[in-house]
Amino acid sequence: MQKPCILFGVPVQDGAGRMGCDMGPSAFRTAGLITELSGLGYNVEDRGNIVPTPPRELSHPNSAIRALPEIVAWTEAIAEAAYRASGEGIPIFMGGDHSLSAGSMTGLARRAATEGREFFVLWLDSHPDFHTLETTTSGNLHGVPMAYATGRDGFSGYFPNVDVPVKPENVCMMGIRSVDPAERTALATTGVTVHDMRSIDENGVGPLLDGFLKRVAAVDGILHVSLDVDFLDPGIAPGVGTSVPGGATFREAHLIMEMLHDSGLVRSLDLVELNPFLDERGRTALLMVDLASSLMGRRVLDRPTQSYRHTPKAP
Ligand code: HAR
Ligand code: MN
Ligand code: MN
Ligand code: MN
Repeated sequence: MQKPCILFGVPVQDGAGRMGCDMGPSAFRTAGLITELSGLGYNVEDRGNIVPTPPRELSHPNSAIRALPEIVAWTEAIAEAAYRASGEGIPIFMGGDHSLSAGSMTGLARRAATEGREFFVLWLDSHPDFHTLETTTSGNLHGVPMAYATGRDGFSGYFPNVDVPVKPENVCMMGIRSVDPAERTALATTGVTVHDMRSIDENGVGPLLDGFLKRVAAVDGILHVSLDVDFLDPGIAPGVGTSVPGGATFREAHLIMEMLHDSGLVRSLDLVELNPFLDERGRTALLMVDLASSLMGRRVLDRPTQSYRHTPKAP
């Protein structure tokens, strides 16, 4: 029996610099995500929207930081939902800004540890979101989830403790083209794989992703995919508050999704940063749904594909 798809709306917008991501979950539902996944043969359970725990008073010496109590409250609730749902099926988080991944990644990492499996993250974004609470200058907490989930310093006492940090060497970022100085310094020393747009232009998304998927498969790992709308070129995906020119094309993004499906390795998915207020007649929402269905198995033709499934070594 195929695992059910468990959908959560995560209408968090306080992590972003502009309002509107709270409408993301409605736009994903309106754009037909549930129908698409059902059409692929999945049993789809829409569990409605996650509700954050009541926020506590919290303040941080970095006075630029915005909405710390709210984002902490969201992170607690999302991490718990991610941990639980991943024991039953494939959770899909319909954001909401990218701060939601602080919760999804830590919840999923805990699930992987419970199962004794190695946990990997594919991060599709123009930004690494690798600021700590000390280094963020915008104060927008959608810029910190990867630093938090990988266990970098300075989050404890504010965010929930990370019982199981994501190993930086198990993170692969693709599409990166907007990096702040403090993020650049940190990325240089932490072992995260970063395929920036130049690397994509020089090598192509196929070979780059292939290398990563082989690493995941080699240790029978489980893979979480975090797809930020601004990974895509603004020409095809205008519905986002932080668009950066020179992003992934329609074809590159689809190839990634189809390879991910063929790999059989994906266990959970974030769809983040969709801002319906900035979208043009729903086209970004529809494209994100299109990509999610490719990741979940829609294909043009049946074809023999490279299998990444783990084959244990003979003794
Ligand atoms: N690095 C910038 C900052 O910290 C921009 C972060 C934008 N992040 C997202 N998600 N939109 O990737 O403010
Ligand atoms: Mn992001
Ligand atoms: Mn981004
Ligand atoms: Mn398509």
